[in-house]
Amino acid sequence: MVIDGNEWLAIIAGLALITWVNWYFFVAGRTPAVATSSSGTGQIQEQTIIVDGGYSPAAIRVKARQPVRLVFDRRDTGGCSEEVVFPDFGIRRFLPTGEKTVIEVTPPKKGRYEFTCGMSMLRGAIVAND
Ligand SMILES: [Cu+2]
Repeated sequence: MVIDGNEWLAIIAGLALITWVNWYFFVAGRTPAVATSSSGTGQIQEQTIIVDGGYSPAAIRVKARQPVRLVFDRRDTGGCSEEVVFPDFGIRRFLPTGEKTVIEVTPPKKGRYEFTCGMSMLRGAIVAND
């Protein structure tokens, strides 16, 4: 049996997808990042999120009722990640590749606030605690 170019392409694409799915579910999002915060009340908690075929870190622990500054550092050029949406805050923003886009939100209470790409395929969340 002879494997031609197209078949090799399909095999390689399949392996790449499997690798990515494993990484996404078993590595990403397992360790929530804690946003750094200056001491004292009312200080801004800041976290940089790398956007490269997903959000890294995908979960950000913050304190509720205090402003959170998320710096989206987009590295990939896929159409999927070009927009980020925060449904709970009514925010939808374009993320230019190679740029850092700052989004500030204040979680009103303890809870989980998801953010996704424009098509809800890539997912991340702010996890706010008291
Ligand atoms: Cu998408």
